[in-house]
Amino acid sequence: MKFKKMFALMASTVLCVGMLAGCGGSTTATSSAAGSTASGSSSAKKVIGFAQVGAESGWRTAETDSIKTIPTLDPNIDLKFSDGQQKQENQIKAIRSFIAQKVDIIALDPVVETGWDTVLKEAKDAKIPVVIVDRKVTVSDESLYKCFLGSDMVEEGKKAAQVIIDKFGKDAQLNIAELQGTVGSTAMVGRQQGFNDTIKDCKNYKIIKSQTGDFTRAKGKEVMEAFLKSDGDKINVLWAHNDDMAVGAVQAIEEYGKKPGQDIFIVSVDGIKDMFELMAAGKSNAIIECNPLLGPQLLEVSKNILDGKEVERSIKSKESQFLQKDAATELPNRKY
Ligand code: GZL
Repeated sequence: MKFKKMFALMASTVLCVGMLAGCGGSTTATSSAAGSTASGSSSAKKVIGFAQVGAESGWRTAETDSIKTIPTLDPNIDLKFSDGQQKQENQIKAIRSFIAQKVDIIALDPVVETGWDTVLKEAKDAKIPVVIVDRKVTVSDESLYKCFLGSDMVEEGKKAAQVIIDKFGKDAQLNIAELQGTVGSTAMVGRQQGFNDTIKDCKNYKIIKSQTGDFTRAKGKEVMEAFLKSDGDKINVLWAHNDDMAVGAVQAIEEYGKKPGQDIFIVSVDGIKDMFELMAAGKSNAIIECNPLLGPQLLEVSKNILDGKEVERSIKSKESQFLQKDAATELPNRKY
């Protein structure tokens, strides 16, 4: 009988490891724990399974670094981390792996807004609470997650448009090039909606080019090169849904022979150090901050959920905005 039990335990352990390995993306256990049981965590500790979008931008890396501090902030909490490499199927596999490991909480930063109902229902059936982080989901049953923690992307788009209106006035004649974020993400959808709603009364503002750069520097540069090739002499403003695409676009503008921040007014979102350095050098004009340092807030809301406390349905992160005149002063304060 004893042999049978040992064999069963070994088999279930091998099965868990196999599922973890097969979940696409890359999964690591980040914890201060020495040993851990077959369920993926030591008996005394609680475990958060975090399914991350990917590693596509400076903002994303800063968010990952912040969330990975959780086991240090609270030694009673282990973290299992999965990098989805910007693919929804990898994130879904990671969530299933977390369910199989019987984690105590699942945190999901969803690469896109829809397609989560089935796997979140599996988490609900397994009685594992879910926290949505950073980007939002649209699901048919709101009970599939406990709360949302992150920024108001629509507000960020509004702020970006308002900076342009404050600079040029509502009646100016402006040709705008837009570098969109990942298509279908609420970061892209929200920012675009907020921006477009804010400029709708500016009759002479025209978005003459708009294409996704998928939130990366390389794609942002590539798409900006194409914009410049077709309409370089018409573009007055670049509106980039994140700093990394704007960093790539600045390179493209300089290689095209124009002065970023002077010939083309640039506004972007996030607040990474590299963008502040470009703005301090006069190569960009405004940054709308989107705070990636969500680790402490995720820890707090997870502990409240595990303690059976009521949590707010939506917890907004704190953020600001900066103009070129603010860059040099703010740069030393940037943590990412
Ligand atoms: C926004 C976040 C976005 C950032 C990008 O909250 O989801 O994704 O703005 C990142 O840098 O890729």
